[in-house]
Amino acid sequence: MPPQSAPFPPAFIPGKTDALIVVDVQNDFLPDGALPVPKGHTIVPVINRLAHLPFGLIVTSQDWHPSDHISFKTNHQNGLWPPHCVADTCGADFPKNLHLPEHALHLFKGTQSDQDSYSAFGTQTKAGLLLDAVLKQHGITRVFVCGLALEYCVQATAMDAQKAGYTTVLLTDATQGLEANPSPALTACQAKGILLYSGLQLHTSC
Ligand code: VGL
Ligand code: ZN
Repeated sequence: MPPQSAPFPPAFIPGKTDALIVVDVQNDFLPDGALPVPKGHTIVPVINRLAHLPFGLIVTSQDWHPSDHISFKTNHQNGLWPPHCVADTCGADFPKNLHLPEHALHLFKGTQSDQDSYSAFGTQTKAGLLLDAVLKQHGITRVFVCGLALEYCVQATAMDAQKAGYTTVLLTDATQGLEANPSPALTACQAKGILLYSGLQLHTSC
């Protein structure tokens, strides 16, 4: 096994047709942020290591909301969330200690006041290309999903990926949820045929 693939057993070793999807690892979802995910910061070093593996493609999704976004309870009776990830604010930025390669592609969602998407399959590049099209363009057949928050954007992304026909692996050591107990979300994912891989934490100390 080549050394850079050490965290994965043979069946999960990433290669050219595999994408890493890093969902919403943004300051506002870290413990000091506007919509804090407890322990959200703990996945950053795990993702930094993943980003060195030979994935065919690394993509990020970012919540990128206008300040009058429909999901904000300050603006709308039906809004569920405190204002978070307002476009071009520091809350919407990546954490400073997240290190992704230059070639990673960055996609954005919830950019219109009246639209929201938990799933990264609702993201677009700055040029307006949807995630599914980006994956197809790169010949991706399998996706590894990680990020924040497990029960919302990560679960929705994994389920959309599986539905769209990608073999889908949820990296359980590289996600954190709003809830203390991840089991309901993980069980719901497994019920849809999403694979869970949980061997990463063992490999983050070196
Ligand atoms: C998210 C709530 C609102 C997430 C985004 O990234 O999980 N959750 N917007
Ligand atoms: Zn949001």
